[in-house]
Amino acid sequence: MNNDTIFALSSGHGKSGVAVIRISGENLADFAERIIGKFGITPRHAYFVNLRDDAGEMIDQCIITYFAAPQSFTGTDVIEIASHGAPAVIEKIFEFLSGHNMRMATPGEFSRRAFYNNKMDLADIDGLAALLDAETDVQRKSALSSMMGRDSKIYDAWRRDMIEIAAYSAAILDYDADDLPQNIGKTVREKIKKLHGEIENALSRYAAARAIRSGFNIALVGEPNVGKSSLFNAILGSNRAIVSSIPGTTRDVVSANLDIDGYMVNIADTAGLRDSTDDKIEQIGIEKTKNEIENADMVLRVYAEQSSKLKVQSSNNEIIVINKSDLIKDKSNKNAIYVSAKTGDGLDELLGAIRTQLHKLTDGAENMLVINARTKTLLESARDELKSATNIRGENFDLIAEHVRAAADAIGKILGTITAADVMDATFSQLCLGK
Ligand SMILES: Nc1nc2c(ncn2[C@@H]2O[C@H](COP(=O)(O)OP(=O)(O)OP(=O)(O)O)[C@@H](O)[C@H]2O)c(=O)[nH]1
Ligand SMILES: [Mg+2]
Repeated sequence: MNNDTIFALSSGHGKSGVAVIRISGENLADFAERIIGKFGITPRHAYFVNLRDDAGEMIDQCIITYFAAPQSFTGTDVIEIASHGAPAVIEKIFEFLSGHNMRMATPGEFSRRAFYNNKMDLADIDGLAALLDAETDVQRKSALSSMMGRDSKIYDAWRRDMIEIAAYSAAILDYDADDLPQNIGKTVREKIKKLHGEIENALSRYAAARAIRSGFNIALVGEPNVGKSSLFNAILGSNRAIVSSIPGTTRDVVSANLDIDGYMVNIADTAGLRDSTDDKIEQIGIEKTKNEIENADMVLRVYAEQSSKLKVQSSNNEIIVINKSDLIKDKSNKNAIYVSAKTGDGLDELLGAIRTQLHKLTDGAENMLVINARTKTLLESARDELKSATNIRGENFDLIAEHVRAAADAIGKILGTITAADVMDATFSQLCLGK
């Protein structure tokens, strides 16, 4: 890591009431006193300042706060300048700072310093990245606890257990049986199994965790003309998709985001599914629909009163919807939800069913580890090493120790306790400038 003095805009880009420019470096007290215009400044105290450039010309009225190391976000000295959020002001401050032997930070460079100064581990930084991306309340909560160390605690406990198990396994070979606790071999095996189960369980919630982070995919599918596009528009409350009485109207996938109970939902209207069509474009649309079903976390299978094949049994992540209820007399199918996109009847019930399904899919997942592509690979590798350890029969405790140690290393990489350049780059590059 370098000791350069770096700066960046930490608040959002574009016109805003206030912009926050953050500076990190060594021995910034003198510079802070120079710009605040006062000797003996108090750290973590907000000063109202007429900020002037080196020629004495005023740049802006600002609030300036100085944070003395190590009590700062990065663990280095930090100065935060809160100026007016005009692009011209920000530009002028950047120019002024550049003239003082400072340079623009690279993306994620502030967090990188926080990591090196032991302010955050990599799991916390993954949480921070997720928090900066959060668009809904559930995403916010989940990411916040991850950033505040919930995930690190879990990983850390796993890793300690693994290191202890590996040490015990090695001891079995090195010491006389009389000097060791009774049944130590059995205890070791049981502990490995338990850890394996815990990691497997965390991984099985990956789909839910991913969905919380990037949104749940819901696909509206069914035969042509059953009213999928009409329902899509009714759910969104806006005329997004084309509706017509001609079967095969929708050809491309039309999708939109909405927030249901704090969950980010991506809902997709698809081309009607039918077995035979001569229309080349419709055929491509049908292929796209099949793709959409595969990627969906939840499928709304839509029928209409005149649908040819009505399926009664719904599968796990499927909701059966019978549309055009305004034209139906017999509404006796207990497995289906009757709606009318035309009158709005039953829409509340349908949204209720989607909500219930969302809660079922995510049951407790907001309290689970924030798993991203990086942590997933490492968790899988830890799980596989533990599995290999449980498969070893007999007295091969040296081999068992080796696998458990490898599992501990994988978890260490999640935290950054064990560093690998590629892991680090992947972690910090997900952050934007100024973080
Ligand atoms: N009476 C009645 N008509 C409806 C209802 N929903 C849709 N329709 C009509 O059914 C026809 C087909 O509607 P769409 O929404 O285009 O159907 P779709 O399933 O998207 O059709 P494709 O895109 O061709 O697969 C249109 O004429 C709609 O006005 C409803 O609840 N009641
Ligand atoms: Mg349609």
